[in-house]
Amino acid sequence: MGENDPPSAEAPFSFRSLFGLDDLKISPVVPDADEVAAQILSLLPLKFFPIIVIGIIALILALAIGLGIHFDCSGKYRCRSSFKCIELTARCDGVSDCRDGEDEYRCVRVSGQSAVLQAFVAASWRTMCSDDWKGLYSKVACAQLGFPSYVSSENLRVSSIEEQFQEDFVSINHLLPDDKVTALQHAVYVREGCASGHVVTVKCTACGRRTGYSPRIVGGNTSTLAQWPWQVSLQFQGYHLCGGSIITPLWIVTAAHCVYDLYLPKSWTVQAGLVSLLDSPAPSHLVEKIIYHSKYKPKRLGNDIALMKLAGPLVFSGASGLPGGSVALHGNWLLVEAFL
Ligand SMILES: [Ca+2]
Repeated sequence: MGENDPPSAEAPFSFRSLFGLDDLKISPVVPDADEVAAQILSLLPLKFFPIIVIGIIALILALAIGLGIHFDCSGKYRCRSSFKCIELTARCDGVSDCRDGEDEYRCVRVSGQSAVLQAFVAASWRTMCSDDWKGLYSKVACAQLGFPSYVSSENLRVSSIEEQFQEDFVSINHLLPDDKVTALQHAVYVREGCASGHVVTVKCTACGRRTGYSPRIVGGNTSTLAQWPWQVSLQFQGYHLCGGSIITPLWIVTAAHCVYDLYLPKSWTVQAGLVSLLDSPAPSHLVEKIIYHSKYKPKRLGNDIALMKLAGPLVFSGASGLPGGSVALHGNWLLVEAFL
């Protein structure tokens, strides 16, 4: 989704529009069906009918199988910007195989409760051994994850991490000069186990360490006042409708379902720095632009994420403790890194 592209509502699917038939005019004169059938029968001897029927069925089967092979990406990586499937070994191999090189993004991640560092190498995610590891490499990892900062790195015993991260490993290639280590997936080699018996964990931001691990927040806990300073109130025509999180002084992230039916930037304001809606109103910030995910699905709430760009930057008072997210345009992709 381009930053400057206005979001568009989903148009109802129509085979007529798909094939450009919207403007096709159908003659109101309908020939008699029996007459047409009689003409066709007179042209074709009956003995060819079974052959024709079998031929049509074979053609349909061939098309179905062909389409199935084309669209089935099982065991492969699907380029999200197209229907193209590439081998998993082509992912993160240093060669752009998808449009915009999307297969070369997101090649490192942190996983599990302890934020174990992993790299996508040789067709699978592999846990980073601490063998020959240096703090410098942690900075590279955080930069690849989109964080401008690096806080700390720790070593954990392999036996102390989740089982699914104990199967495939990589180690840093200690023969590489430090200045050549700019992308971890290209600076490691595959290992069956860690010689040191330890793996690397990385912490890229000073806040947001989870005290409990859960893939989803259900219920949540009561926070102390001002504990989450990046939380803002999104107000439509003066009424609070949704919460949002500050990514940068100009960008707020929220849910697409909050703005999908209310795509009117001038009707929204953002209030930051208040802890109760009953407080005297904090200064309102005008909204310049709203962008929701181009593949947001209103019925199922798929891709339920949106961005608001403020008309002017927020001014933080004192140490805001913000995690330091970023919004950047990469080709046709809007890359958002944020802690929510
Ligand atoms: Ca590639």
